[in-house]
Formats: sequence, C-alpha cells, structure tokens
Amino acid sequence: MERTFAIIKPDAVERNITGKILGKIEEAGFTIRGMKKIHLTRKQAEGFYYVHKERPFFNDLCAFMSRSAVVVLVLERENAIAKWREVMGATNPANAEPGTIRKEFGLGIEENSAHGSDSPESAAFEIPYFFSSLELV
Ligand code: 3AN
Repeated sequence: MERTFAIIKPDAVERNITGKILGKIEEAGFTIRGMKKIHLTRKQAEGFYYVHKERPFFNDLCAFMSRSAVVVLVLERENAIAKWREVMGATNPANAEPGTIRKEFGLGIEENSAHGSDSPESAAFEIPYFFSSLELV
C-alpha cells in the first residue's frame, strides 16, 4: 500500500464539484486516510510550491491557490502516486485523457482542479505539510 497527497483546488471547490471529484477518488479504489477543507494563506501556498519558486508561473499559482478554500487529502491504495496522477490526467486539461478529472473539470493549465504528489519524495514532504499523524486514520 502507498499513500499520496491530493488537493481539490480552488477552481473546483468554488464550482461545487468537490463531491464529483471525491466520487472519482472512491471509484478509483482509494481509501481516504485524511481530509479537510482549509483556506491557505499566500505564505502557506508559497511554502507548499517552493520547488516551483523559480518558475514564471509561481506568483500566479500561489495567488490562485490562496484565493479561496481547498480540500486536502491523503489517499491510499496500491501504487497510489502513479494511479492518482493517471486519474487526474495531464497538467494541461487540453492534453488530458477523456474521463480524467482535469479533462472533465479543469479550466486551464493553472486552474486544473486537482493536485497530486509526483514522487514518493514529494508525498513525504506534502503529507506532513498538511496533516499530523493523529489526523490520518
Ligand atoms: P502537476 O500538478 O501536473 O504535477 P506541475 O508540478 O508542473 O504540474 O505544476 C504545478 C502546478 O502549477 C500545476 N498543477 C498548475 O496548476 C500550475 N502550472 C504548471 N504549469 C503551468 C504553466 N505553464 N502556467 C501556469 N500554471 C502552471
């Protein structure tokens, strides 16, 4: 069993499609080990995305991620990291496979509805950024 970290991003929470995305998570066989709705500060968003701090889209991305609430999750299943990225689809919704979250719900390359850890190292940083061990069940 493996754990990954996921975010339902502001564009999706604002459009009241949190439940639709949770449905896809459950249909894909993930067990939700942790879940909460939070409104990130700008500083918290910058800390989360620090690996992208030199990228041209960093400021816009942090403004977007802190503009309204998100739902953060810890998901568990076999091969969770790769599987969740498959269920989300490509970063740019235009390139995402049919049936993926980003294809169905994403608005663009930035407002792409969902986040997922891209490696075990990322998951090991991202999960404890948001959850204490007591919050994981
Ligand atoms: P992914 O989320 O698919 O792993 P990353 O890690 O390359 O993609 O990018 C992190 C986030 O930054 C993306 N989820 C997206 O919201 C945003 N992003 C990535 N590339 C761009 C871009 N070219 N322009 C604007 N935002 C971007």
